[in-house]
Order: sequence, then structure tokens, then C-alpha cells
Amino acid sequence: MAVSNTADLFFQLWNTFLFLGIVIGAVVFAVMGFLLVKYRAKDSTPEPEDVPVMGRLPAHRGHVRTLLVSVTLSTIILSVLIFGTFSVIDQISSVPPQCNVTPSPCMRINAVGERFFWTFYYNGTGTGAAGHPVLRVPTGKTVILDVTSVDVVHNLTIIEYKIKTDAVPGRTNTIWFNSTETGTFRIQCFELCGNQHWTMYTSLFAMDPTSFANWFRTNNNVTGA
Ligand SMILES: [Cu+2]
Repeated sequence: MAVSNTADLFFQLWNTFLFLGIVIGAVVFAVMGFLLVKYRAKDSTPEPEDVPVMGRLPAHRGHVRTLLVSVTLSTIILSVLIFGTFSVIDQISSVPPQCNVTPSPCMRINAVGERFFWTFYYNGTGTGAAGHPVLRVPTGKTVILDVTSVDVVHNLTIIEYKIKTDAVPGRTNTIWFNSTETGTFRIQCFELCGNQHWTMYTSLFAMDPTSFANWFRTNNNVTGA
């Protein structure tokens, strides 16, 4: 089990590529080995009819069936990979529909990039609520990050979760995830944004829901609480 639903999706796709790569690689090398042995040149082998000769068009081999089989197989394999890739990209880049009902069961957080740090603001916290330099989330909950920047273009990446998006001034890009395991994960800026770019990293704490609720109650000016 991966550390988040997005990492899970990523590894499913990765394993599909890996599996097909290994199977196809094995078949290709097996056939190649077989043909090398079976058709290796011996002194007694006569020149094949279609041997290339300067100044003469090669004889037509009539291998239409082989051609059709190989084109069809390649089309099927590539379609599976292309369809699988776009389907995962679509799932990762669209906020799940169940988050769009009110009250939303999902947690929405604004992530703001500024040279050279990140600040996280929880939705539903009162005006003037403090931003947080690290991101704390409960496991098992869908979290939506609305990512933007106040100066230059940054990129918010949660490496182990396999998700990233640009933080662009005047624009909001959205990514989402659902943490499946507690732990500390690295959030890093992946867009060269100045001479201290390399220091622009922070942590994501995926906490068990009870610890998160306790932290949230004591550290945020929760509206109506
Ligand atoms: Cu940056």
C-alpha cells in the first residue's frame, strides 16, 4: 500500500509499464535468439532469393500478415498505455466530485509560495488566522490544495505522493490527495525561483485524525468554535 491514493495510482501505472516492458522485452529477445540460431549462416546455406543486389529492386516478400499482426499488437499495447496514462492524469488533476457538495467532506487548504518558503492556510479558519510553515493533514481525508504564489513562479511538489503543480502569481492551481499512512513527507519547490531556491522545502505531516483534530483546535482560530 502506498503512502497516498495518488502514489497508489502512480505505482499502478508504473507497474503496468514495467510489466509490459518486461513481457515484451522477454518475447523480443526470445524470438531474436531463436531466429539467430535457426537461420544462422552456414557454409552450405545458399543465398536467399531476396538477397539485396546492387541495381536490382528487391523481390517482394509477401509478408503482409506479419506486418498486420505486428501493427495490430503495437496499436493495442500503445493504446493501453496511452489510455491508462491519461486516465491516471485525469484522476490526479480533477478534484473528486464528492468534494463539491456543501458541506464538503474534503479539507481545503491554500498553499502560498513566496521566495523562499511555503505558507499554508486552512479554509474555515477565521480572518487573520495564522498561516503555517508546515502542512499538517489527517490521514483518510481528501485534501485539496489551492496553490498560488505572491512573487515568482514556484512549483509545489510532494515527492512521495507523486504530485506537483506550479505556483503562479495571480492564478490558482489545484491538486488533491488522500494520505493513507501517517508519516513525514517532503514538500519541495521544483521551479528554480532564485538564489535560495534550494532552501524552499518543508514538511507534510500526515497525522492520525485524532492528533490532527487536537492540533487543529489549539492552533487555529476556527470559525464558530
Ligand atoms: Cu520556489
